[in-house]
Amino acid sequence: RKPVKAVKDVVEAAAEKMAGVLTSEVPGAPGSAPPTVDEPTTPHDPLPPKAEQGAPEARTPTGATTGAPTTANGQQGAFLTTSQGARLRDTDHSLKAGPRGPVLLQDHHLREKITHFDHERIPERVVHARGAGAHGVFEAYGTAEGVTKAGFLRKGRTTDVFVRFSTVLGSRGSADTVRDTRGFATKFYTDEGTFDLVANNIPVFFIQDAVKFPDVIHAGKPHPDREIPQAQSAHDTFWDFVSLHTEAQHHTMWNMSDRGVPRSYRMMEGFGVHTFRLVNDAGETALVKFHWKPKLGVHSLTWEETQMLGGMDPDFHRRDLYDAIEAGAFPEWELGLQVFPDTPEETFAGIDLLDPTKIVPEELAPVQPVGRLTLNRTPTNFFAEVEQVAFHPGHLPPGIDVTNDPLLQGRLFSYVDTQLTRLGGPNFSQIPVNRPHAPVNDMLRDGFHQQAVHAGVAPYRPNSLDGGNPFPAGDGDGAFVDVPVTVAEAPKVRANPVSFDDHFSQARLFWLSMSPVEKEHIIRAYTFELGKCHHQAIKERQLRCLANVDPVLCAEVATGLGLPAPEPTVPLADVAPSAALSQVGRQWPADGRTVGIVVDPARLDDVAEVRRAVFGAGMVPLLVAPHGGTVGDLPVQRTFATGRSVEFDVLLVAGAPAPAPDALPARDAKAGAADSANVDPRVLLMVEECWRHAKAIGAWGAGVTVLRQAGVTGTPGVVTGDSGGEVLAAVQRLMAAHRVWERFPATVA
Ligand code: HDD
Repeated sequence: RKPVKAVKDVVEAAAEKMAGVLTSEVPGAPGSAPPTVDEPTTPHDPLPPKAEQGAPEARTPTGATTGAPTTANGQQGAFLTTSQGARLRDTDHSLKAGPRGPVLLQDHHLREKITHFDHERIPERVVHARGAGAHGVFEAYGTAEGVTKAGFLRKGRTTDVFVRFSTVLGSRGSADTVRDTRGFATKFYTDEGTFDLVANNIPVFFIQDAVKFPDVIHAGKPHPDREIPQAQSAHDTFWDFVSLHTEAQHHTMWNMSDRGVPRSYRMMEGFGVHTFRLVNDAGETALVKFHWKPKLGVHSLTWEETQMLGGMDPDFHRRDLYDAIEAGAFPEWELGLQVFPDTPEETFAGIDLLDPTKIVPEELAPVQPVGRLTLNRTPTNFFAEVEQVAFHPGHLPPGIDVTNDPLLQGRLFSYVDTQLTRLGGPNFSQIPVNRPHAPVNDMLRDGFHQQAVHAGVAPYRPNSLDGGNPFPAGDGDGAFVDVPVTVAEAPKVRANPVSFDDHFSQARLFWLSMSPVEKEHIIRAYTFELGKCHHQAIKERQLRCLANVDPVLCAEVATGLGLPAPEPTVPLADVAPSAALSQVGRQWPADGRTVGIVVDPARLDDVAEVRRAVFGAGMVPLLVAPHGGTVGDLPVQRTFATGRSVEFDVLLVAGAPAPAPDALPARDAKAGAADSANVDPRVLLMVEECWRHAKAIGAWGAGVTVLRQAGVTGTPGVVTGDSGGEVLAAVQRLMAAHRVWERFPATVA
C-alpha cells in the first residue's frame, strides 16, 4: 500500500506543476499570494443558542427528561463543518481533477451544500404570505379573572408571546404598504398550553361561512391567466365577488377606509373577529370579543405614500417594526374584552354575535382592558421564527372556548391542515418557535421531521406496560374542559340564520362614523379601485351596493367613474354612528416616530441639539445631507439620493443646501429662475411631498428660505422660528394628531 501523502505535499506538488499556468490574480490559486481581507479571521465561538432554539426535550411517558441535548441547532463550535460535524478546510472550491477540472462527483460537501440550497424554500402561506414577526411579553392586569379561569390572565402573570403581522393577498416578497387587511396573530406561550389569538386589523370578515373562504381568496388573488395584479384588490375578480356577495360589503368598506393602509403595524388595532366563550372558575360562561388597542393610536398612510413606498421601500412596515424595537421604542397594545351575557339567542343589542360580518359598537359594550402586550425582541432568524411559526384558532387554554360562528368552525379545520403541506408533516409543533412552553406529554408519534426521542413502549391508553402513563388530568388538575353547551335539536341544513341576511346596515354605520377627511379617502379609494376594473357591469353592480349603504358615497363614486348613481334597493338602515371607529380627532404619543432633518453641511446651527432633543423625546432623528458619512461630527443617515419624504413622519429643514453634483436639474433652474436653483431640487421635493401628505414641517435659519421657495410658509402645520428647539417643540405638538388634517380637502360633510 502506498503511504498517504500529507495534504500539504499534495498542494505544493500541484502548485509546482501548475506554476505559470495560473496567474497569481486568481484568488486562492496555488502559489498565489493569500487574499487580503479586512475582516477578522480568527475563529470565534458562535453566539450561544437562545433558549427557544433548543430541540424539544425528549421525555419519557412519566414526563422525565431523557437527558438528550436540547441545543441541537446549527451553531456549535468555532469551525465550519458539514451537516454531520466534519470540519471543512474549504467551502469555496469544488473538488476537481486538477485546478481546471472536471469536478468530481465524490465531492460530498459540494453535493450536500447545493442539495440543501435547492430545497431551502418552502411553500409560502396560501394567504398572509407576507409578514413580519417579533417576540414579546404579555402582562395581565387581573381584570379578566371574573370571566375566565385562564391562568395567563391572572393578575400580574407574565407570558412570553410571539406576534406575526401580515398582509393577506400578496406573495411573500410583495410590498408591505398595499391596500389590504392586515393579520395580527399572537401566540401566547401560557403554562397551561399555547393560546393563539389569530386576529386581523379589521373586526369583520368578508364571508359568514368558512366554506366560502377559497372563493373570496381566489377572487382577491391575481387573475389565473396572467397572474396579475400582485397584492391588490383593485381588479375585476375581487369586485366581481364582493359585489355579488353582498355580505362582503362591510369588510370591503373597512378596506377602502384608512384602515386598509396602516402607517405601521405598531399603530393598528387587532380584532379576534369572532365571538368566543369564556368560562370562569365557577363554571359560569360569558361571550366575548377580543380587541388589541395600540398605545400609539390607530394611524394610516396616505394613498400616495403607500404607492411611493411600494417602490421606494417595499419593506416599510417590516423595517418600521424592527427599527422601533431596536431603538428601544417597544410597541405596546392593551388586550381588551367586550363582554356579553351568554344567552341562548347569542345576541347583544339585537346584533347576532355569531355573525362575523358584524361589530358591536364600543359605545354599546365598552372594551375593558385586561393586560398589556409589549414587543421587545426581533427574531434571530427570520425563516426559523417568522416563516415557520404556525398559528391555529383552536389552540386554546382552559377558560377560553369557541362558539358556533360558522366561520370560526371552519377555521378550526383549516390551520392544521395547511401546516401539513407548508411545514412538511405533522410534527410542526416541535419547531422551536411553535414549541409550547407548557410541558408536553402527548401520544403523537413518528412522522416526517420527528425531533423527539420518545421513550416507553406504550403510546396508547389504557396501558399497563408504561405504568398507565400518561394519565388524563382529573378535576382540579387544570385540564381543558369543553363548555357543555346544549346543541339545539334541529334538522341538518345548509342555511344561515335569518339575521345573517342584513348586509348593509353596518357598512352604513361605519361610513356615518367617519370624519369628513376619512369619508373623502373612502370615496377616493372606491373610485380608484373600481376605476381599475375593466368590466362595466361590475362597476355598476358595486355602485348598486353603495346605494344601499349611503346615497352621498354612491353619488361621489359614481361621478368619479363617470356613471349614473343608482337608487337604493333596500331601505337605508337607521343606525347611530360610533365615534370609536374614527381615527381622527384624538391626541397620541409619538414614540418611535421618524423625524427627517435636512441639513446644509456648511451651516449646522442647532442641528446637534435638535437631534438630541428628538432622541430625548423617544423619536428617531434621520439626518439628510447632500452626501453620506458625517456632517461636522454628526452621522448622516440619508442622502438626497437615498432619502425620500415618505420615510418621515415630520420634516425639519435646518439649512438650504445648494444642488449636489448628482442632482437632476430643476425645472425652474432651466427656466432661469435663480431663486429655486439655489437649493437642491430634491429638498424642495421633500418639502412639497411632506406638505401634500399633511405632515408637520418646521424650519429655522436658512431652512426658512427653502420653505418659502417651496411656497408652503404660512399654511397650517408649517412652523418657522428662530431656533431649532423652539420649532421642534411646536412640531411635536402637531404630531400628536398624526397629521395636519386641515390640509386635506374634504368635499363631503
Ligand atoms: Fe385565516 C392564516 C386571520 C379566516 C385559513 N389567518 C391566517 C393568518 C391570520 C389569519 C392573521 C396568518 C397567520 C400567520 O401569521 O401565520 N383568518 C384570519 C381571520 C379570519 C380568517 C381573522 C376571520 C375572522 N382563515 C380564515 C378562514 C380560513 C382561514 C375562514 C379557512 C377556512 N388562514 C387560513 C389558513 C392560513 C391562515 C389557510 C394560511 C397560513 C396559515 O393559515 O397558517 O389556514
